[in-house]
Amino acid sequence: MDFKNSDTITGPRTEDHLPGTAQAAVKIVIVGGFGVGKTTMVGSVSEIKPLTTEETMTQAGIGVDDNFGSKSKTATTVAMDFGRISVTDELVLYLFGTPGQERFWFLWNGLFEGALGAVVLIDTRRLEVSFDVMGRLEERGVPFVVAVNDFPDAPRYAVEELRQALDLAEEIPIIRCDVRRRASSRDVLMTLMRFLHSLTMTGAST
Ligand SMILES: Nc1nc2c(ncn2[C@@H]2O[C@H](COP(=O)(O)OP(=O)(O)O)[C@@H](O)[C@H]2O)c(=O)[nH]1
Ligand SMILES: [Mg+2]
Repeated sequence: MDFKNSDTITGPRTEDHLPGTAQAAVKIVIVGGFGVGKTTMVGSVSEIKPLTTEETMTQAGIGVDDNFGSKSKTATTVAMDFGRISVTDELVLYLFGTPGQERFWFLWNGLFEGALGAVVLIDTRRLEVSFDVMGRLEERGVPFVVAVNDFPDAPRYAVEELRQALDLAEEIPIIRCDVRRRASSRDVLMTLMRFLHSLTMTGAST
């Protein structure tokens, strides 16, 4: 994986065993277009060594996959990423990063099953990819937050501009992040958990 020099991505992963105090485990999916940072996010935040199915892009994929803005990307996730994070002593999140390529979307049904919520990662250079992803979540009634992975050369928009561009309801949280940093990825997940909690308090369905 990239970012070998990053101190945040190589932090200690001591908690290989589920803490004995854990009482609830919930499934969270991380979705978004190809190259937006899903694998990086699961990798930076997971307490266990993330399981990932990276496969070097084959000749067949070249020119087929939308590779804009990800020219240096040489591996892509064909199945999914899997990681785990304990947010409190009692609550454990299981993270599933979805494959970002349409060719693999047939895998999505299973991935969404039983998911409590989702993080939609976006790259402001390619907002249009997010529409389809968010549409699918809405169809399935999976609540989500939007996390903008700030790539250095991506245009910066105010949160309200993004909300308009993405046609997102007022209550859906939109936050900026740098998925290479564990703390930042964790913040995104905490935002999702607070949002999910607020939904149960108000009794809203999505
Ligand atoms: N500059 C920068 N690069 C990133 C960031 N997040 C991911 N990358 C790089 O972008 C590429 C795509 O990330 P990856 O996690 O594989 O995307 P995925 O297809 O959504 O799983 C990889 O080469 C990452 O190292 C970021 O926040 N900033
Ligand atoms: Mg990936």
